[in-house]
Order: sequence, then structure tokens, then C-alpha cells
Amino acid sequence: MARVITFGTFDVFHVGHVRILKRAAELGNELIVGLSSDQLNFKKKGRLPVYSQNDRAEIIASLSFVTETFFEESLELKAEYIKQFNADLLVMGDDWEGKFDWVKEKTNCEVLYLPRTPSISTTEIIEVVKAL
Ligand code: C2G
Repeated sequence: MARVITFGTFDVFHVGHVRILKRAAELGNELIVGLSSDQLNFKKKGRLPVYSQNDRAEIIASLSFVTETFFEESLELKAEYIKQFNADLLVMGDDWEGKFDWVKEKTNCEVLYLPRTPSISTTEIIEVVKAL
């Protein structure tokens, strides 16, 4: 019975997001998604997401392979969230390679980075739409 957890903003939801969530879900029985709050996103990227946190949460929660979603308010609180949700495995895209290895020392949770889907990102979609 593995509980998998992953984190992300999932703004302007696209196929790269679907694929990482599906692959994460296949590694266990339950998938819990920590969704970066609007405020956390503003701190990380200096701008608000295109979609509000409530709309992003509604999209993620509607996926059949997602068990539960909650708002991530701080990157440093990962170990606390992992304990709270009793997660056995943290999955992230490999753009975060090595960044969350510290979680393993603070919890019993394994950490795994999966390859990103090439050639698609929210930033690129925004650029393409802007140029239309
Ligand atoms: N992703 C992917 N392939 C893409 C784009 C994104 O596999 N082409 C993955 C990322 O690697 C990440 C997840 O989709 O694991 C969510 O990506 P973002 O919404 O960009 O998440 P980010 O803003 O990086 O937030 O605590 C960690 C942060 O909340 C992660």
C-alpha cells in the first residue's frame, strides 16, 4: 500500500502535467497532490499563476488517478506535509533533481525524480499565446 505525493503549480494544465501525475499514480495506490498556492507561486516566480488556485485545484481533483489535493504554502514544509499525509514516496519532475533529497533524511519517504515531458511548459504556452 504505497501512498505517493507530488507537488506543483499545474498552471495552464497541459499534457506534461497529465503524464507526470499518471506516472506518479502508477507507482502506488494513492496519489496526493500538493498544489502551490497563488502566494507561494508569487514568491517563487514573481507573478501570479494564470489560473487561480481554486480553479487549479478543481482541475487536479477531477482527475480519476488523483486521490486528494491540498495547497502547498511553503517549499520548506515538504517534510511536514509528507508526515501529515503519511506518504511513502515523493515524486517530482527531474527539473527538481536533487532539490528534495533532504526530505528522505527527515521522514521515511523515498524521493524519486521522473523525466519531464520534453518541449512543453506553461511558460512556452504563455509565449505562444502572446504571439498570436
Ligand atoms: N512537468 C513535466 N513535464 C513538463 C512540465 C512539467 O513532467 N513538460 C512536471 C514538473 O517537473 C513538476 C510538475 O510537472 O514535477 C508540475 O510542474 P510545475 O507546475 O511547473 O510545478 P513547479 O512550479 O515546478 O512547482 O514544491 C515544488 C513546487 O511546487 C513545484
